[in-house]
Amino acid sequence: MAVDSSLASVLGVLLVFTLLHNPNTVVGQSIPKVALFTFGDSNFDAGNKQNLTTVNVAQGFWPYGKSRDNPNGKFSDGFIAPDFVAKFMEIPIPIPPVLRPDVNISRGASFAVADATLLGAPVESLTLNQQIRKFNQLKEANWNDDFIKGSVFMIYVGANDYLNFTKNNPDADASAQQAFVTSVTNKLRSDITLLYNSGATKFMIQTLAPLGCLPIVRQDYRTGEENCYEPLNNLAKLHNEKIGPMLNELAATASGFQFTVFDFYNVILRRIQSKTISLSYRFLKTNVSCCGVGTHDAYGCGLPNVHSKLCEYQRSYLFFDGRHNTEKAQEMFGHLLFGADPNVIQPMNVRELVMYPVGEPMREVWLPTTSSTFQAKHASSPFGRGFQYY
Ligand SMILES: *[C@@H]1O[C@H](CO)[C@@H](O)[C@H](O)[C@H]1NC(C)=O
Ligand SMILES: *[C@@H]1O[C@H](CO)[C@@H](O)[C@H](O)[C@H]1NC(C)=O
Ligand SMILES: *[C@@H]1O[C@H](CO)[C@@H](O)[C@H](O)[C@H]1NC(C)=O
Ligand SMILES: CC(=O)N[C@H]1CO[C@H](CO)[C@@H](O)[C@@H]1O
Repeated sequence: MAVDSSLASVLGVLLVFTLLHNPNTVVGQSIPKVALFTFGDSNFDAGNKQNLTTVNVAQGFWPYGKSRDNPNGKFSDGFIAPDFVAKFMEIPIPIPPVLRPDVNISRGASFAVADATLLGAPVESLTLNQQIRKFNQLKEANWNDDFIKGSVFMIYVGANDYLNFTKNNPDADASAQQAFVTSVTNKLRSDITLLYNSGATKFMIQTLAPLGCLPIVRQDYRTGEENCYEPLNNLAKLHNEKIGPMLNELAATASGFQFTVFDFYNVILRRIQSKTISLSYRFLKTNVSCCGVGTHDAYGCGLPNVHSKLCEYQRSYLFFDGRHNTEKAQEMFGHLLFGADPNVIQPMNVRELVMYPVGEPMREVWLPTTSSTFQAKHASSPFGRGFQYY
């Protein structure tokens, strides 16, 4: 009896020990009170562009924010993906645009600005590098080092570099494309390193969407009914291929560097391509915008001099305007970022990234996936249907 009970308590201690030391376990653990910082372009802009320009921006006007009765400078009919991630992180106040006066940035901020690029000098915007410098200016007065180390840094940038490149170099050959991708991704690498040297250790990097399938791109390049503009998809693919290996290398060399990669490219592409499955994603329209004018209703949403169309039911559209997603889609992205499996975000999801002990080396690396490995994995997936189609 005495032996039994001491054995039981030893097992109990072992169990507790195991739970505490498995960072992927949430049993009995609460989400640390940390911050969420976002960097990049319009997809993560919480209203900074509005503050950076003297002209009235479309996203400050109806029908932007329509589903929330509040056009607030976000490029959506309501919330954007980081808003949902912040909510899942139990952050009690909305993530504010850092450039707006008098905002409370104690639990994070959006440094992202529409039109942001990695290279060049974007007009009335900030490059990623300038956004990080802004973070550094504010750091000392607002957040201590441990708090920054535990916080999540989400980055989505590069689309504007490739859209600009393609516009200016419509006939670029493969080697010119590859050279440009190399300079863009090298800049991304040096900017991430700058952010790491500023104290950040937990990074979520989102791959670029299939840029050639954005409604505004299909419309501008007149791709016809079903097609995407492949040169831009190829640039996005070349860019995306470099992200994972680059971050693996940083994690192997920079102490305490932790990351994950959200496969946004395939998240969007699956919703666009799967004609029948698209019903299970609940989007009926994936090739045209909800708001705008033109062959794909993709131009001019919110502009005062444009009589743009507005769809009746935003939630059945993947895209709200020519290049930004509806709130319904953003909510899905938020769920995928926070809780999806490695087919969508790897080596871990944002919940696991938040819970992962600060300073500890990562146990898993990012692995290349192809559409064939994706399908093969799923053919033998032990999970139910809900897990099979992200
Ligand atoms: C900012 O928000 C935090 C978190 O909700 C709160 O504790 C703090 O009092 C706020 N600061 C100001 C100045 O309102
Ligand atoms: C766009 O491309 C042009 C021509 O290559 C370049 O001069 C300019 O800096 C680019 N703009 C941005 C914001 O990258
Ligand atoms: C969008 O896709 C649908 C269904 O495949 C097709 O019927 C329609 O013509 C497409 N619209 C445009 C503008 O490409
Ligand atoms: C147009 C606008 O709102 N500008 C503001 C942007 O933010 C700076 C600094 O926070 C303010 O000084 C501007 O008035």
